[in-house]
Amino acid sequence: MAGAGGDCCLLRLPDDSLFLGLDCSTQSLKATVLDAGLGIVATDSVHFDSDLPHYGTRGGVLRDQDPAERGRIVSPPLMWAEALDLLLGRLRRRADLRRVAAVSGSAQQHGSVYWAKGAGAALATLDPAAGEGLGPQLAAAGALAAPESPVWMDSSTAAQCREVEAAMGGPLRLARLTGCRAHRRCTGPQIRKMHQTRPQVYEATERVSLVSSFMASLLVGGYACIDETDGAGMNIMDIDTRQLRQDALQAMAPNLEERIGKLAPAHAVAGKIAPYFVQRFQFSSNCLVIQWSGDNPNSLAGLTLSNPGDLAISLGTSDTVFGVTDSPEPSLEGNIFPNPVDPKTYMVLLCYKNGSLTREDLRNCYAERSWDLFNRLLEETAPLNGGKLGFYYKEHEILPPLPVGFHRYVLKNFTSGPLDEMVEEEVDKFDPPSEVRAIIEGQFMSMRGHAEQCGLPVPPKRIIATGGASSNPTILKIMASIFGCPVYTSQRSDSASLGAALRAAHGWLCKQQDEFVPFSCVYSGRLDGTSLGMKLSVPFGDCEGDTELLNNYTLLVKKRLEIEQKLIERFDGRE
Ligand code: XUL
Repeated sequence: MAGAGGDCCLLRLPDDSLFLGLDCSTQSLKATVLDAGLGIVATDSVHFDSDLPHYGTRGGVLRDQDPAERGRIVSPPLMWAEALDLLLGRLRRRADLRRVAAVSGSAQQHGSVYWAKGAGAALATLDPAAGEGLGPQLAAAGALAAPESPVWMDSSTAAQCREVEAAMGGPLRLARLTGCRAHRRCTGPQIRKMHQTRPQVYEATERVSLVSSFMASLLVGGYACIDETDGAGMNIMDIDTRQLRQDALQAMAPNLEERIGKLAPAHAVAGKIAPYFVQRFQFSSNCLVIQWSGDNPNSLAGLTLSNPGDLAISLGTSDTVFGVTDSPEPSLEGNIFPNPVDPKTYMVLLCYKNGSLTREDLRNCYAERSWDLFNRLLEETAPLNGGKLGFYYKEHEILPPLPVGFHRYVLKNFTSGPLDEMVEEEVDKFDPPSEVRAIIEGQFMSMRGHAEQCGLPVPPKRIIATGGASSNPTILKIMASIFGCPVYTSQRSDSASLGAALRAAHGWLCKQQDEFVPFSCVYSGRLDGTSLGMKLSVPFGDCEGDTELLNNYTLLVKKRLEIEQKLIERFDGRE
């Protein structure tokens, strides 16, 4: 037996087994298949906009143009279902799916799917022999009460967030009880909005899934539980006991508990894979489906993040910053989630809505749509940008809560004077190279300032950078200078589906042992030379001037947070 502290070396994954990890993110569905030695056997992906154009999404989402519902951003769940068929169809040509011992998954957090009455039965009778796949079969069965799911980018729930926070004794109390205040993307306020604005949908709903448990439900052919980690992004779970809170459920909508069902630990078995997948894609009928969880928690698993002082920064559609802690201190800014691979610890997460799409927007405006030119402009401009600070919100931002808009300032006396002598002057624009530097420096300074405020260790011992922009060394160099530590990159760009594949192996081991086993049992002794290896991309402290530059950034970060506070007061709650 290998309980916590037991001997992992005795545990082995069967030699011929494979472990499949899927990641249903905002823009695509990806897969990573690992063998028992944690080598990558196959990867593949389906891109929603280009592979499934009939859903009409852009960046994987649909935006509501109705001014009465400003900020509404949704995705069609049937698109995710259809993507699963398409992806598995492609994957079976690259990997022998009969050998898959367990599958698990990752999904964008907070999105809610509304299953219609009778959908549970429809899931159990999906027909593998029918010419049509999952999407059309679910549509024909009327399995969804709402054809569109609000996703994490949705910011249309300002009123519901205020009501929920008031009912729960204020934002800080709600954060202490459930791990975060009522952020607009949190699922509880989203469900409340559905109940208030589309009562016929809420009434017709038999079950509410998160995107993660929706995908797991397809795989097991019945309603899968919401896992405790992703469940913490809903404002209805007690962050200490990991049970649903009656007061929070009541603050959201009537008869919600029966629609949510039970929660399960992330390492638990959701069920065996449904006959649909056995017959259609030749999975073994013994293949286990391990609970799906959120993409950030899965990335944490994929990066094998476990040491205090390790900070992960994921540069994707959303930019996120996260680390592990055993003493979480819920605040108004971040989110606390249970650690998906260690029931004793938690993860702290900061989430930004203006990530890669906003960087791309600035690149298109100021660098002729070219990353090469963007990098050249970054290199042409000096660190600290001559005291120019930019705040770029193409989307309604979460951190800080500010509406769409760009704000630019030039600081006087920014290197010489003390903080209170640095006076900011608002300007309309910068020259193109300064715009490009201002967005990159601004994003990292904001991350550093808010990470510090949330109690994440700054400077970190090291940063592990992931996501699309982590392949850009010029951007990573700026990250290292602002945070004051070396930056590593993961050998695999898709840490979320890799994390899901590792969690599949972990869940399988836990099931074999009939008790929780430490996650390190899956990978111990294998961090080098496998998919889990890290590469030092930017060292820190080797160059003369590194420390002086860091000190200057420290001042600039403080100034930036001050200006941010003024902006929050100026735009107080405006859409
Ligand atoms: C985290 C969050 C985003 C999504 C992106 O709280 O909302 O990072 O998970 O997929």
